[in-house]
Amino acid sequence: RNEPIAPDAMILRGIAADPAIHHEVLRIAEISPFRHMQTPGGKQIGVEMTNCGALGWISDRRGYRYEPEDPLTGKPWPPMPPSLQNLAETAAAEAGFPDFHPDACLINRYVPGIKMGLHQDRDEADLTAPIVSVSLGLPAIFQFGGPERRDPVARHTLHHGDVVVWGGVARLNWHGILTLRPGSHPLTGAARINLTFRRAG
Ligand code: MD3
Ligand code: FE
Repeated sequence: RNEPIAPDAMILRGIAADPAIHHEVLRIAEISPFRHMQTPGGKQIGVEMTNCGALGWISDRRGYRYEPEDPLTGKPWPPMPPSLQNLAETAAAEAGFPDFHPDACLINRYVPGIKMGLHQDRDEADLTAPIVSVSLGLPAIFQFGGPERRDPVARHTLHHGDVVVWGGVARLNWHGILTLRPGSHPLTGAARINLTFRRAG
């Protein structure tokens, strides 16, 4: 069930399928709602986002960064639920990163027609820490390239409950999500939710 997809990148299939994980997301979104953020160039990001944990990733006209407060509420991001932190730390350890302690969790919500273009995640202070991603709801096709923009890209379908750990030499690899196909999931409805646990500070 552990599926290595590249050096230092591994899919753990189905380990986050418990509805309690999704319920925690709904509780977080009651405090800090999903919202569209603006890019520094003034465009709206298609994916809706929120965060939990000591730090949250934001984008606005001033740039991309991590902030301790939600700009929408003016209050701290909701704390990271222990069940989610345990899930992320257990998955990281399973993939060979036993010292991972996330301080940020970015939560993305996709509806059909929405994608996330190829990008690198490099706003985190410590790029030696891995990123753990949890997929809920509708399936999506994940694109995974190399450290250079021109490197070839592999595709993997991520299903409800799949967890992926990316660290080491895979940490700065280019990646993205293809346009979400229409559908309905018993837990999330017509949506896919992705949580990414990070060491940001
Ligand atoms: C590979 N999210 O939030 S998760 C993101 O499904 C992001 O919402 C996608 O890319 C999503 O930044 C993909 C998988 C993922 C996340 C971070 C990575 C793959 C990664 C960092 C480095 C390499
Ligand atoms: Fe990313």
